[in-house]
Amino acid sequence: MSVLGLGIDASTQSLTLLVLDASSAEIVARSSVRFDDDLPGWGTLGGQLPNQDERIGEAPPLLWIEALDLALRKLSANVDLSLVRAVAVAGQQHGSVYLNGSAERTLGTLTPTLPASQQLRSALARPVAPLWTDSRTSVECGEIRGHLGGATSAAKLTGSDLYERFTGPQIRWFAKNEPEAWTDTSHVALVSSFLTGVLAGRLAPLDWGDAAGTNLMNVRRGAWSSTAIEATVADLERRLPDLEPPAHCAGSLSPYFCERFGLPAGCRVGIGVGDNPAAALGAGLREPGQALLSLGTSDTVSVLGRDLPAVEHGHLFVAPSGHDLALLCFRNGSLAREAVRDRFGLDWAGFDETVLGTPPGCEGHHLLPWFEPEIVPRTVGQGAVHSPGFPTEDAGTYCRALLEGQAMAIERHLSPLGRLTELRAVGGGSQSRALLQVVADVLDCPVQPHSTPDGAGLGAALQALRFVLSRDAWEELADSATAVTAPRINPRQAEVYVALKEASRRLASEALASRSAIAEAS
Ligand code: XUL
Repeated sequence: MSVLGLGIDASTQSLTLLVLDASSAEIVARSSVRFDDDLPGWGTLGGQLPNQDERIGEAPPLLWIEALDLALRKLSANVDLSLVRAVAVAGQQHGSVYLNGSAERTLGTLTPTLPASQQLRSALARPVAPLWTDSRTSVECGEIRGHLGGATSAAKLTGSDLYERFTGPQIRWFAKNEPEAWTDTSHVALVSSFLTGVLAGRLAPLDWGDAAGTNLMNVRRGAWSSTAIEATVADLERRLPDLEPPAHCAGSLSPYFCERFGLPAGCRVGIGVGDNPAAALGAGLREPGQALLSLGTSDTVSVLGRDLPAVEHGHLFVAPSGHDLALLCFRNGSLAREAVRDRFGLDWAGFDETVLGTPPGCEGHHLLPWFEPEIVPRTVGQGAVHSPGFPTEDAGTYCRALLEGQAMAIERHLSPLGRLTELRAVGGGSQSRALLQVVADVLDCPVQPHSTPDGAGLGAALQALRFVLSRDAWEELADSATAVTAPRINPRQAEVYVALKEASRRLASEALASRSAIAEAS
């Protein structure tokens, strides 16, 4: 009889369910609910409530519960849900849900005859959840950072400098601006632990990986940091979830889901994880030195390792495997590639051809691809920075120097994390052979294209099945479910880049020094 695992990817715009068959290692069913289109009554745009203040990014948490009901209903038409032995959630990171004192009881007594979204309304202390897209908390970040002794010591303690979207600054904003609702709050869940709690019928613990996105956890100890908590809001600790390692089982499935959708009693509920750590698992990252390169609108790199240092401008999370997971997000990803492609009137095939027809290293010309203000490193100004004498009208040099500049920025910022053994590439940019070859050469590391459009969902399904399979059986399943067939791209020109990387490093420090001087003067 098949053993099925259900992975739930609760992302910003949609909620997707994947069913993974443990014996065939295949995804046997999928259903997805797009919030704007499938549940228009909530009035979301891109999964968020429209707001005139563009710093605000919020969504109603009950929308996700209604989406879960709908997605399970759709899924039950395609697969026998009674064979699902375990379920786990991958949640968009940082978002927070504020529950009142009645939540524990309500979660434990959901009646299957009414939608859970209706029954949970009275359990919310705040009708909206601020999301990772929210940036209203710059003042709070400054206040907490000040208490923690600056960016470097905050990052050493919590895994990241203070960021607007992180949960701690968001909680501080809420406690300051909506004190009555804050007083009514008895539990702050994250997206992953909120949905896990609904599935398990109790307030669920939070895994170390997602907790590392709060600026509240001592990332070395896997425990809430009293220093960070005091710097954020007094009397916060009693409202925070218990912390558990990612290998923790959160319980068994609430009778609500068994009776409503035919899921079996005793189905295990794995602890929820953040979507980035889940995507790393879904792409097959399980050994230190492996990294995931997600080439999308922005380029994100996640590196698995042991005792990784806090990275400047980046974040230290915890992977489902228990390893450290460093994450860096470069804003000028395909945004910059598209700008340059359009500037020379090329399509993607032409862009690749132009790059591959230009000698590696561009005869020493190079650029810093800061077309939009960058996140890594945080740049204050705008526009690309060219090395002296850069031939800006030459398409071949420009297109290749862009990819080399992007790859050199990745190499520069990853270098404190030690040597990479393998990069797995996903996202639109992983279709570009030229880009992957440049990355392999500059980082001197093999690059493996990996076609997992549902990486976080697959990671969640694997996270679920670790609670029903033996360790060996689970490892075998994880290998097969994340195996790749595309040819690996090996470095060919690594030596060309040794001197160029040094030159690019110098250009970046000069540009950053002069830009911060400009910012201070203005
Ligand atoms: C990571 C982050 C985003 C969200 C997206 O720090 O903010 O990647 O996790 O869902």
